[in-house]
Amino acid sequence: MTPTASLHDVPERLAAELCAADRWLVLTGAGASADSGVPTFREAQTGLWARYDPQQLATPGAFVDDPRLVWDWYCWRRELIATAQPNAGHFALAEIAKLKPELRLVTQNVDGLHQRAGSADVIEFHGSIERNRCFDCERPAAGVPVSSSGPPPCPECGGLLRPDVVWFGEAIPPAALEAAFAAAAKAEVYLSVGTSAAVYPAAGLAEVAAAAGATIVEINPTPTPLSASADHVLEGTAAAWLPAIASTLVEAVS
Ligand code: BV8
Ligand code: ZN
Repeated sequence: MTPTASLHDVPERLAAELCAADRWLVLTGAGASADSGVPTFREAQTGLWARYDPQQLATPGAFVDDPRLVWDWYCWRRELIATAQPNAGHFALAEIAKLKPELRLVTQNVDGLHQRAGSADVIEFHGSIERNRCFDCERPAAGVPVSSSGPPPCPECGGLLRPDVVWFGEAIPPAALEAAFAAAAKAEVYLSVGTSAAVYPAAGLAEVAAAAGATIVEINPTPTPLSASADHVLEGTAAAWLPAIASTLVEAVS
């Protein structure tokens, strides 16, 4: 008697394509961390931050206008991330990468949870909240005691420190941009996980991968602008579907 299909059985045609493909490009967004309790950009900010729009706060202009407000928003997010743990989706991606050594993982998230789950080679497309740099001289500012009231001064030039993330209107770090688009241009599978596919240039990776003939797969509980053109849409959470994909690959090689 065949075991009853679970809610998250990878469809057969997709399973075959995933097993056959070596070059995967995986793009994760805030939804990949949602199961770790880290709020996504789309959810209303909780509590103190309910009245602010992240797309307004994550900008150089907001920092210039009110450095303390923006700095304290990141302090709030840092504290939240410090108590978060990687979820089953993060761990499954680290497992999949062991079976698919040519896999490239590009994340829009700044929370470092992929690395904490064991993913070694993560392309941080939008930087990292775990690092600071100087808003003025751009130097990294490692080990500076991060106060909770307003940005500390840069030890080099006295300017204001800021989180080492990419704000709206800022360029993607060139090395990350180049590596991500190079991987997309030769991808056989493009897996979009937990992203609203609305922010560019990250969202443009899918178009490059599709033009290269990649199978486009989306994991998301709700439709996005990518859903209509995707070859496969796995409706549901990253924490459910990524382990299902990992076990499909493991079964195929065992
Ligand atoms: C650039 C880091 C040019 C910071 C982020 C006008 C002026 C200036 C620029 C623009 C403009 N108009 C358009 C642009 C371009 C702009 C852009 O795309 N804007 C959008 C809004 C239209 N892009 C930029 O500005 C980029 N830079 O263009 O520079 C340039 C070039 C050269 C020189 C100078 C300049 C930079 C964009 C990067 C912004 N930084 N983050 C921080 O974290 O604080 S963006 C941030 O939001 C995320 O990183 C992500 O990229 C983006 C969207 O968030 P998502 O990750 O997708 O999450 P979201 O909340 O949106 O959705 C969550 C999804 O998960 C949902 O679909 C949900 O259904 C799903 N989900 C929920 N639960 C689960 C789940 N999925 C799975 N499992 C679950 N459990
Ligand atoms: Zn400085």
